[in-house]
Amino acid sequence: MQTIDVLDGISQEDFLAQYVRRNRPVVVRDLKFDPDRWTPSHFSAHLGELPVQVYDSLFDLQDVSTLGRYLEQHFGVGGELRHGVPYVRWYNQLKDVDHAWGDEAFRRISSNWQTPSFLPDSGFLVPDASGPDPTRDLFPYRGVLISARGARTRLHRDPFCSDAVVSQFHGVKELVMYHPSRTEELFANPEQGTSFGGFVDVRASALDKVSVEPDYHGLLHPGEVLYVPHGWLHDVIVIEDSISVTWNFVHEQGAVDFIDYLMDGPEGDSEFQVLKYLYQRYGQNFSAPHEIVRHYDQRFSEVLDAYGDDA
Ligand SMILES: O=C(O)CCC(=O)C(=O)O
Ligand SMILES: [Fe+2]
Repeated sequence: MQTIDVLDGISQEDFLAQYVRRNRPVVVRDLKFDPDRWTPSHFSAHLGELPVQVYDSLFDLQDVSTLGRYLEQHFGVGGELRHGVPYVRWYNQLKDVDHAWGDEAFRRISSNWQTPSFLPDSGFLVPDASGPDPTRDLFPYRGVLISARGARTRLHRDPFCSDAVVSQFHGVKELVMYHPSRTEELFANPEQGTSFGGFVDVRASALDKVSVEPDYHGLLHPGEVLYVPHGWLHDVIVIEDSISVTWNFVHEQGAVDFIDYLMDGPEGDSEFQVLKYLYQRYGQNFSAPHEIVRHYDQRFSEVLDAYGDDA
């Protein structure tokens, strides 16, 4: 088991070449934010009355509460890590339904942080825009993650072969990661190959130990940004009451598997609906996956030509 690379900084070009194209995880200390505006008490005062979605240790919705009530009930509890601590995942709108979405929260905090400078500012396939900015714009699964000590995100991989970042603003998380080649080994039941469910719980016996040796282990502290390449399985547990922001994306330099996903006929994957909704919000009305592939055909073959075999 290795510790994830932690860098003090990296250029966009090097990040793309060394991590996105190679599908390798990394942590970069590159978050610009005002720590005083990312405390539980600041959130309680400025966002406390807003409704939030409260989840269990995966992505099953448990309850709708307010942020203030969640913080009051679950933050500030010390001692041993406890099982079953609920988790607030406050996503921007992902579907065409009314819900306790995080869009208003994102508007209120938008001037309290900046997009990490190592992340690419162009070349995205998802979202389908030039220079999308996660402080202001919709990304798939862009969410404010608010989670008390002991809360966790069980082993899963992210949807539709997208990459993710987790930016840490307050508190500490511990994480383990498994290379995509280990997916079969980690299926709890080989019949259930969905994005989220169906993987073994690597912390089933003790929250502070993992039962399957990971490829990488790491901690995420305030100011640090974790890059989760697509296909990697990850399990995250909160060590100190935590506030993070996450979002997913597909960049042209890491898009081969995304195109394969589209070519494989993902209509039956519920996550494909989230992808379609996001395209719609960016003005593209695709009715079938092959239309998305066609939309990128020209651009993608140019990218493949430019990077040769290792693209
Ligand atoms: O920080 C966490 O709890 C993990 C977040 C994550 O992996 C996700 O939202 O997909
Ligand atoms: Fe994830």
